[in-house]
Amino acid sequence: MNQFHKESSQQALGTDEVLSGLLTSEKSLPAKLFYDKRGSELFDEICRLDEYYQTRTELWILKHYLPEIISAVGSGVQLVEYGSGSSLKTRILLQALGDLVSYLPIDISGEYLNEVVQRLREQFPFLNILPVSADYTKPFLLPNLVPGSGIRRVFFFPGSTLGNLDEPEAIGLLKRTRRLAGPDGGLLIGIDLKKDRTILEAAYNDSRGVTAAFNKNILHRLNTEMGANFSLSEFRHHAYYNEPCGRIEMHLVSLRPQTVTIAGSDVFFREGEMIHTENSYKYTPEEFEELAARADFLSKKSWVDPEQRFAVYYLS
Ligand code: AVJ
Repeated sequence: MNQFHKESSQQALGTDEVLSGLLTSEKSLPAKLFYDKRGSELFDEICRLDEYYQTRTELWILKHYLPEIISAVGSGVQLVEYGSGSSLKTRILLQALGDLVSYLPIDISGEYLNEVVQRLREQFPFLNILPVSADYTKPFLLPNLVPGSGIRRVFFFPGSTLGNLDEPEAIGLLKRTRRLAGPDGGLLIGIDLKKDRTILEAAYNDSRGVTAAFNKNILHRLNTEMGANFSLSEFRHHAYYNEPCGRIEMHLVSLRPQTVTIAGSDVFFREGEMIHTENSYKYTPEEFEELAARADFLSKKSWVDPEQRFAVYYLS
């Protein structure tokens, strides 16, 4: 436990944020609400699905180009990861980065983070692991780097999670990251590339319904943590590729007219009315490089799989 670790497992559930999203004509909920312990586990299950090509493709890129990636990241590094989850992809880096100074996994689910860190400490007994339970889309503190220590801070942001943010938010996060990384730091980031919509849509409409359960887990959380009375069977999962906007959208569709009470407020749903729960932007390499440039990041190197489904960038 350290000073940057917040105790409450419910810190992500701001009543104001939830109600302001639902008491408008275009209903929405923030995608970060997916990730309580159960949601994090469902996401791990998504990552193992045949249809969800992202995880295995990014893992392939990391393994296949590991020597180049390691040499781009460099030595004497403090590795900071946004949305570390199960730290599955990070293990590859932790094994290969021999002289790593420390690893700071940041995750919104404190409970899940603690479990994962316990296992990581067994696997990497000599690694200094400093978990940070925080919402990295909001300003947060990191321990100061000792000036003159020669330690470089490199951020790891895999999974194309940047795509969950709208452009201004994405640029804001990239800019904050650049500031925290300092002049000799960097950012290793995974980006899902634009591709045929049938491949994209299958990845968010898996045949086993895991993504649907992941989406509905938000309602379950509102019930247990905010005293809401959503009936999960009265909503259906809906995901599609909004091509003009270049993003997958996930929604929950109300199957009939209904009124739900959330933290003492009544929210009415028409039949077919939707709650927008997630955007997942897809980029062409040019689009992403332009976005990075607008946050004053320089694209040093990138690696792509043979089918050009996914890209890993090292920015500095
Ligand atoms: C967290 C960004 C990797 O948008 O693909 C998976 C989350 N949502 N299935 C994504 C997610 C539905 C995911 N990332």
